[in-house]
Amino acid sequence: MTNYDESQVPAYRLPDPLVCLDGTPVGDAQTWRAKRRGELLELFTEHVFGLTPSAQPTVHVDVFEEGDALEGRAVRRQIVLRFGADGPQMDLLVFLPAGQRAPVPTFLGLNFFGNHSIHADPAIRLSTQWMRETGQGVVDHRATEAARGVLSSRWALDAILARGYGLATAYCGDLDPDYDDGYANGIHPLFYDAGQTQPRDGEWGTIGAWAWGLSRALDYFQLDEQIDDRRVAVMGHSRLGKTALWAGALDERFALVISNESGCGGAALSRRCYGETVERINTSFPHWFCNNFRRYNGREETLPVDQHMLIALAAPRPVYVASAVEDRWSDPRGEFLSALHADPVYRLLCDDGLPIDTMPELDAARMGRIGYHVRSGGHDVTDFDWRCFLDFADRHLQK
Ligand code: GTR
Repeated sequence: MTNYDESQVPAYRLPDPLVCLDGTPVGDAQTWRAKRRGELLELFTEHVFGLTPSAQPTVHVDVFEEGDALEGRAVRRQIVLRFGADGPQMDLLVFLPAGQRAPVPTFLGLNFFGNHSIHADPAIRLSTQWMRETGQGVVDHRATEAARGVLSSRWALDAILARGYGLATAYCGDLDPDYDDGYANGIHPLFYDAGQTQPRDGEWGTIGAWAWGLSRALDYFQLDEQIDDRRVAVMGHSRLGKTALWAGALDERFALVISNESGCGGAALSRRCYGETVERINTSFPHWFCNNFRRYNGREETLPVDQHMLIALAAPRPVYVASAVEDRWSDPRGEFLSALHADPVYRLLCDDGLPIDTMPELDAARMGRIGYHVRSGGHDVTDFDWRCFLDFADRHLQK
């Protein structure tokens, strides 16, 4: 039974991000950097998301399409990244503001239903990959022409470009299709040792694979002179928000991190057991996390971490947590509390964190080095969300 009753939230004690495993308090940035940050990264690796392989396959980069887009307001570029000799490939779609004189800061986020779903632009290559049938215009798990632009409301492309940012996106299913197949498809097999057929219990699942792909997109940005790879904001919604947080933790080249309604395993505190729980998510989506995470089914209080520490792994880089009040499944209050309990780490490292200590009123963004809002409405990404992300990026990336 799902708990939506605040009075039924169990009493809990959060692990302290500023106390090392051996009990040493973290009183300065040096101890955080040299000791504590690595401990937390290892704990999330071992117990939650699993180990991302350090070996890299060869990545073949092919810019297969370029052109003017959106009546001349943008430049569109499509790139395919091929992993390994005959491994999977990821289509990266990039829109940049037209007429730019210097490399632009860029938002990067994975999408749920293919690049063609984020805008009706007919030049966007239609995905041929497997996808969930919950997507509009998806027939027999494949996209049809009718799927073009079906999720464009989630990507405020005009606003992003008008404010001088680029937008880059790729389909998460290019990296690993979102169903439990024992990791036979997607990029996992590329990294198996001889004879290995599945990740080990502490090795990466699907979210780990998705996060890995975000870093490969960033590798490409380093080659693209029109994108400022030192000003990339990694953004994601829901399962892809969990992914954005994990990518931001693993790869400190991401300059800014945005979680939109990422909920359980993302920004929401697991110990609150409000809305989606660890057991529930591991049951519905056994492929997202590493197998070790299942040890905490119904035993959230024994987790060596909680999700405020995932937010803290972004520090001192700016991080934004966005909630929606009707999206109780992802526990807006638990997301706010994660941001709040990451604040001490930010204060230590850069003397700026979340400027509030109680949840703000609806539809009012609050921004320091940590930003937060809870908007009206349900599980989605809206123009309001993007306005806040853009304001936050202006504040931190345009200096
Ligand atoms: C739900 C899942 C959530 C969230 C969401 C989404 O089914 O329980 O954790 O990830 O999907 O990604 O939209």
